[in-house]
Amino acid sequence: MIQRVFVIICLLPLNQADLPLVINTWHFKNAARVAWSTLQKGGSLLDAVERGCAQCELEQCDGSVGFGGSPDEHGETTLDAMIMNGDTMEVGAVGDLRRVKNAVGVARAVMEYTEHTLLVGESATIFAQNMGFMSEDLSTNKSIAIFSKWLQQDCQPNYRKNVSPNPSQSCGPYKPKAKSWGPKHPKGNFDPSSHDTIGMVVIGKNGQVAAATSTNGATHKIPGRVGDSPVAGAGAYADSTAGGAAATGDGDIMMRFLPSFLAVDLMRNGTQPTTACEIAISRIKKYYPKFFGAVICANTTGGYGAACNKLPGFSQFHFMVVNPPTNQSQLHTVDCF
Ligand code: SD4
Repeated sequence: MIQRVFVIICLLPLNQADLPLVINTWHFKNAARVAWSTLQKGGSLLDAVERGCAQCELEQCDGSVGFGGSPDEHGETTLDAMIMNGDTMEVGAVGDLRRVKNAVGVARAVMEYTEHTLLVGESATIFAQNMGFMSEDLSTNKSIAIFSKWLQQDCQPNYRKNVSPNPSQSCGPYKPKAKSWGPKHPKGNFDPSSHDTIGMVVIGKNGQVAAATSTNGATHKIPGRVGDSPVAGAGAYADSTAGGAAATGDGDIMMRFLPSFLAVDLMRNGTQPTTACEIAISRIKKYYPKFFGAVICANTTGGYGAACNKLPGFSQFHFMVVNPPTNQSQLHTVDCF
């Protein structure tokens, strides 16, 4: 008998935690705390991920979530967000959302009041207004200052390539360049020190999964750009038969690999969360060794982990976890590889 108990204990995966579990990208402690207290008060998993991400929208976490951050080439802040129910596989998402602060709330409205998955741009704003969300300017003194500085420095850096005038020297308007195209690999405009999307996964007491994201994307992005955060399988994924994952980093590259879907699918097959995250990062690294990004992963039994791609200035990634018995949000750190 003792032997049997011992064998069972040995078979439990490392980093196994009690449920429920809240995990989110970066050091966004209040987001984790709000999600956790939502669960404690009897809120659903969707309520928890939505309110957790909304907390970051309110706080403008690191300037990379919510209003007043990442002004685009026209100086406007636009938002991307999604929410996913891992029980039903329903998703609601918004991309390039303008003049509405609570992007993850609008994403949830897309899920609950439409048969669609993703609404974008001005039409998403109109939808949000019709659903009762307030429309307001998302600019702040800070975003206006970032934009003015960028104009003063000849629109550097930017996301243009193979156009004239030379985008690494001048502002637009740009036209396609006839030939002799530039470097195949991206210039790496993503600055690891200033880009922090919130991605959150919550695992319920019985192993059910929900996930959500919210971000203002990439500073100086081309108007109309939508990143990975509102794309299911890219920015986040939730499947109550397997687990949940969320990504942060250079979404233009990461969304080509659906890292959140890949990680969840690996966990479905029994891969431990940390390894699943590492494989999702490695898949991207193979093609873009210098991409900036990280993934968090959690399985339905409460195991969790994260992985990130090592770069100069980005050797560790921080993420928050709340679970029993401490019930406190704890900062975790993983070494990038
Ligand atoms: C994006 N993935 O829009 C987001 C930005 C981000 O850490 O996560 N930065 O590409």
